[in-house]
Amino acid sequence: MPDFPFFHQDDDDLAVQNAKPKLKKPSLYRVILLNDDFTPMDFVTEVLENFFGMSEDQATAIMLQVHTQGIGICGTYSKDVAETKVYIVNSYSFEHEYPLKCAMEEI
Ligand code: TYC
Repeated sequence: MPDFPFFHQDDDDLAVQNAKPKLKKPSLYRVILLNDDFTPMDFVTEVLENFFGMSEDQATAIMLQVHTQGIGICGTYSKDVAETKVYIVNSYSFEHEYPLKCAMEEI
């Protein structure tokens, strides 16, 4: 390329900016259980054991926490897993004609 004034090749004027990372960590979700006046305590304990892998002692402690405080945490999961747990618990409760409600919230 001819070294002619019109063909300047130095990049002194070039503005360079660091690229922002495009990927962000996937969010985590808390799966929570809500109290009601009708679902039997042993049904709630069974749900916590069967769908959240809790021991009988753990499940009883969480069930009693929900019963006395109105809300309790079943676990923390990725979005897909949390959605599946909520769906399974609510469907199972509905099939058994109990009003037990499970929900999720982004952390
Ligand atoms: N409050 C219910 C009762 O007295 C028991 C219960 C506990 C219901 C936890 C829902 O998420 C719950 N039978």
